Amino acid sequence: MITLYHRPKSRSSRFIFLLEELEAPYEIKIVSTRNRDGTGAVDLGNPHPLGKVPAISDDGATVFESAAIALYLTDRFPKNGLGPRVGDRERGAYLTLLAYYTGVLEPAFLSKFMNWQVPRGTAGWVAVEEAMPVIVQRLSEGPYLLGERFSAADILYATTFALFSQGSMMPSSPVITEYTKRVTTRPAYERAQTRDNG
Ligand SMILES: N[C@@H](CCC(=O)N[C@@H](CS)C(=O)NCC(=O)O)C(=O)O
Repeated sequence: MITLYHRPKSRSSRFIFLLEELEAPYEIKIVSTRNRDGTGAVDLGNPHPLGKVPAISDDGATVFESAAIALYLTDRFPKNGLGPRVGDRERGAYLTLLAYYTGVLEPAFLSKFMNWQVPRGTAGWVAVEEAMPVIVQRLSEGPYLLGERFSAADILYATTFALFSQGSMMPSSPVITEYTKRVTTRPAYERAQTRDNG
């Protein structure tokens, strides 16, 4: 049984979506976290060492950081094929997409949000305007990031795009709009939304 340490409407929400897609046995433990405005407190029942969400535990093993959780869960529950396994020719692309999400795309969005100039050649990431075309290019070749195959990487990317699509954070692109709709109209997303809303 997987325990998801969760705060509603946060980065942990997408793991309800993933767990639903995987048809994995899981329970949700709602925890408090610190908030941007200085309110809120770290929950002592949350095993994340920084007091953040998401974190999961599985039979005593704790996993945190979104990309690691996605990889852990798709390896652990392979039945529905949401993560190419070791030896699969798509495994490299899958790992690259998970790492690109946390190492490049999220910092790129944060830099834009904070109005930071990304120091090219120093930072390990690039500006959103440079990071996004890599993804748009992939999605021009197929309905999902791995072409015909839907994977946990799509859950990370599309839920993020859904969040930012209303504002000026992302260069507008019909490819991204269609993709986001494709992923967020899946039945597992609807079920996850219901659970997230309590
Ligand atoms: N790199 C982490 C980020 C986790 C994160 O920052 N989560 C936010 C919620 S969306 C949080 O817990 N914030 C509370 C805090 O920073 O103490 C991941 O992707 O899992």
